[in-house]
Amino acid sequence: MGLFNKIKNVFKGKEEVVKYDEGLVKTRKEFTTEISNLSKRYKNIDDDYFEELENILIMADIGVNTVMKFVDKLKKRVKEEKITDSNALKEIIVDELLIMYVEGNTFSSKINYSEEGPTVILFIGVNGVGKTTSIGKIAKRLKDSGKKVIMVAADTFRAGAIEQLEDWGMKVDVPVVTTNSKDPSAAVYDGVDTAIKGEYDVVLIDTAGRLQNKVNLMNELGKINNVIKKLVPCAPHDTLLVVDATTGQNGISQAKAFNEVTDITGIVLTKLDGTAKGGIVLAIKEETGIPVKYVGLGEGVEDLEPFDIEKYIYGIFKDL
Ligand SMILES: Nc1nc2c(ncn2[C@@H]2O[C@H](COP(=O)(O)OP(=O)(O)OP(=O)(O)O)[C@@H](O)[C@H]2O)c(=O)[nH]1
Ligand SMILES: [Mg+2]
Repeated sequence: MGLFNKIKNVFKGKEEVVKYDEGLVKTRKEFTTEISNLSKRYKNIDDDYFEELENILIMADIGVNTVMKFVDKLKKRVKEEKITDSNALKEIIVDELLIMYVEGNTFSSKINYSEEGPTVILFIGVNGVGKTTSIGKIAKRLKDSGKKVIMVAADTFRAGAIEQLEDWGMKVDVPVVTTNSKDPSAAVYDGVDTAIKGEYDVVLIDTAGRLQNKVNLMNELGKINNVIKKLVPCAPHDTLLVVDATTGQNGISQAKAFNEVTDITGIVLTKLDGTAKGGIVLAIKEETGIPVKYVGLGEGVEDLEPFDIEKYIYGIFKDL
């Protein structure tokens, strides 16, 4: 039995995959339909089949380079194992996508919790990608898991940003540190200081999503990082870049650009529910090497999950 069939057996009807199931419905519909149609149209596997498969995978935002590599590997396997039936190949495609993600994958999609003192997590990313919303959802998850959580409103730039985080604070019953200063570093200092004194486990820092040039961004993040390190030397324990899945390859470019100015330790991939191009997770891994740590699967408080490749593959392909 192939890997995908094993995954199907494990997750079928289980509560733990409900969010993935619901959040990936758009991608699933598109992907499953396309691949099933392909198998119907081509009884035998030939060059035209592979060309169409390439297009389907590229349309799902897996990324051109990744798709080329993937299809080459698949062709080799088809030749070696003398596979001729396109129906049998459907499952092998899913198996190989999973293998591609897991292969050589030494990174962890877990949060780097600190042994001592508060774990500091900094959230960055361009305008409107879902930073503040993700922080609210993550705060709820961590609180429900028994952690003492605090949020810091360091978006001193956009009007209403502080109030937005305060609303989340009320919604999920987690305190929010704010500042009157226009300097985000002042909020960060107050927030981390409050977390140490109040013996909090996790500090989630919200930042502004303004688009700026590389030098300004580097200076601002440098300043924020220095302030954090003054109080907690090995922090931030995680710097999570929030990426909007609906922006496709643009999101990959953002990840590359941000990674040049600061050390990104993980990605929060939001709005997967809003796209039929959920293949972007594979492109992120192949093209940036940065682990996806959380995925946003809807607008509700509960619609965010720690990333799990098996649940994700299940959510996309379960109807295949
Ligand atoms: N459908 C869906 N919507 C989401 C998700 N995550 C965030 N959003 C929506 O995206 C919009 C922007 O979210 P914010 O959290 O304000 O984004 P931000 O990055 O903090 O924005 P700025 O602070 O202006 O840079 C809101 O309407 C959210 O409800 C998700 O996973 N799915
Ligand atoms: Mg925000």
